[in-house]
Formats: sequence, C-alpha cells, structure tokens
Amino acid sequence: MAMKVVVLVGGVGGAKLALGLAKVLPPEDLTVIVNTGDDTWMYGLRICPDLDTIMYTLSDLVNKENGWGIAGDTFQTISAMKRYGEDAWFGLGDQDMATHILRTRWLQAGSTLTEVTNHLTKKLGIHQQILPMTNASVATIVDTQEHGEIDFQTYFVRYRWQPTVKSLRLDGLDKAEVSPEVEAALNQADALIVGPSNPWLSIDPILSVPGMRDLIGSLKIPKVAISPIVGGEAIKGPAAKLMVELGHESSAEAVARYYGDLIDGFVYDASDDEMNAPQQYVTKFETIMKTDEIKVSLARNVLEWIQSW
Ligand code: FO1
Repeated sequence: MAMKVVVLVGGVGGAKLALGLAKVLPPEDLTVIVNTGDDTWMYGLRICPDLDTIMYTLSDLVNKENGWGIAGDTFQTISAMKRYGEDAWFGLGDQDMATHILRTRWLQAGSTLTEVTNHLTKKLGIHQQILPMTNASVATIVDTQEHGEIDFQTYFVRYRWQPTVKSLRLDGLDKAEVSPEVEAALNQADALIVGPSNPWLSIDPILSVPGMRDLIGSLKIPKVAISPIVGGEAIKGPAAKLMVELGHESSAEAVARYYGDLIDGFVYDASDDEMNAPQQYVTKFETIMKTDEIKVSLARNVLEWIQSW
C-alpha cells in the first residue's frame, strides 16, 4: 500500500496499531508522533515511556505481557536500590536502563529529543520515523481528589490510576513548539490516524503543543481516529474511568464527539452497537489487537477504508 501515513499515539494501544501499520506500509511511508507528556526523571535518568514502548514494540524487543519494557529483562538494579531503602516503585529493567542512560547522556550533551530518538531507533533496526511530539519538556500533571497535584507516573504507576482525577494540565507548553521534523511529516502526509490511545492522557498533550491543532486543521487529507473504548470499557488503562471523572459518558460515541471536527472519520469496535458520531465517515472493525494478525488487519482495514472515501 503506498500512502504516507502519520499516526498519533501514546501508550500500549497506540504502539500495537503502529506495529500493524509498520507491517503493512513501506517503512519510509510511516511516521509515528508520540506523546511525551508521560516523560519523567528517575534517579537522574530521562525516561520517555511512550517513546520506549513504541521503540520496543517496533523492534520486537517488547515484553508482550505488559506491553511495555523489554522481554526477559531483569530488575537487579531496582532490587539493589530497595536494599538501600529506596521506595523504588517504577519498574526500570536492567536492559531498559541502557536506553535511559544513553538518552540522558546525549540530551545533556545538547542533542534534541528528536535526534536522540532517531539515534536509538536506528540502532534498534527500526526504519520507520518515530518522533516525539515536541523537543521541549512538557509534563502531564494530574489533579487528584486524594493527593492533590501529582505527576503522571505517580498517578499511573505508583497509585495504579486509582485516584479520582479532578483535572489535568500540561506543564511546559509555553516553551514547546512543533519541531521541524513533525511539521514536515504532517505536511507530507496523505493521511492522519489518531491511534486507539487515551484521548485525554495521550492524544491531548500532542494536540496541545502550540501550533499543532492549527497545523493538523490546515491539512487537506483524510483524518481518522480509532476508539480506545469498546463496550463502554477501556481496552487497557484508565480511559473509561477518567472519562467519567472528567464528566463524559464512557463510550466510543463520547470519544468521537470529543475529537469533533479534528477528524473526518471514526472507527469503533465491531462488537459495539451502532452509534451516531459527528464525523462524516464512521465504520466498525475488529479493534482489540490481541494478535499480530488483528493488528495487521486493523491497519489494512483502516487504510483501505480511507482510500475508498
Ligand atoms: N508501567 C507500569 O505499570 N509499571 C511500571 O513499573 C512501569 C515502568 C516503566 C519503565 C519504563 C517505561 O518505558 C515504561 C514503564 N511503564 C510502567 C509503562 C508506562 O508507565 C505507561 O505505560 C505509560 O506511561 C502510559 O502510557
């Protein structure tokens, strides 16, 4: 299939779709723009969980049970930290640590996150372009009933997304801009796909980079989103719980309404009831990507559907 595709993603669901697209498209035709609002510092290291998840998924290193981290990784360093009394709640694997150590070193030497990511992906044998949403450091801050404002990984990993979310905000947007690489990829795209990632936690940070919404809005190409909500539930993670806490109903239809005229097509799961979405084009496919075959068929179905418009 020959069309230049940009996909916006964050987290495990987005990485699965990116893998499906990577198996269907020539590598030079796929650009993955990744949320970095989850990024954090741990033990002096810069961790970019969503970039890591995409890199490990596309290089087939990923721990398939978790959907993040490296398969077969060990946790000796984290165990040794616990011996010193550290409350080491973030599961950094020993091999995974190499990614963070080198990323940190190269960032500190003056490379941009885009350059560092390009270097890491090439060394992992990935030929698709993986781009952070911006080179600036932007952090998702979660205001919770129980703990007040906490950073994203504290909410997600430490408290296992159980706190009640009052609101979300992004720190650092004032210094953020669309990178030349993201701008070029979007301007050259024949289609834009918003992955089945959390609209609030993964996609919103990308769209909030100053200039991003307008740039996407100005593109005269098909734009589609895939629902992360099936049967009113999230396939993985806090999307459904969060939707209710933020005052939405937890349904694919509410996701479609939330994206509004950002997109002109919406894909939801084949098992869901028929729905009314505000978009011009709406269709159902199997979206729960349990196997590589389903990842590929979803990617192929979405691309063929777009081409039929
Ligand atoms: N997710 C967890 O649920 N627990 C962890 O201990 C954890 C460690 C971790 C380390 C490196 C990395 O790149 C990702 C990691 N993740 C972990 C996943 C990550 O926190 C989330 O999946 C995303 O931030 C949500 O998109």
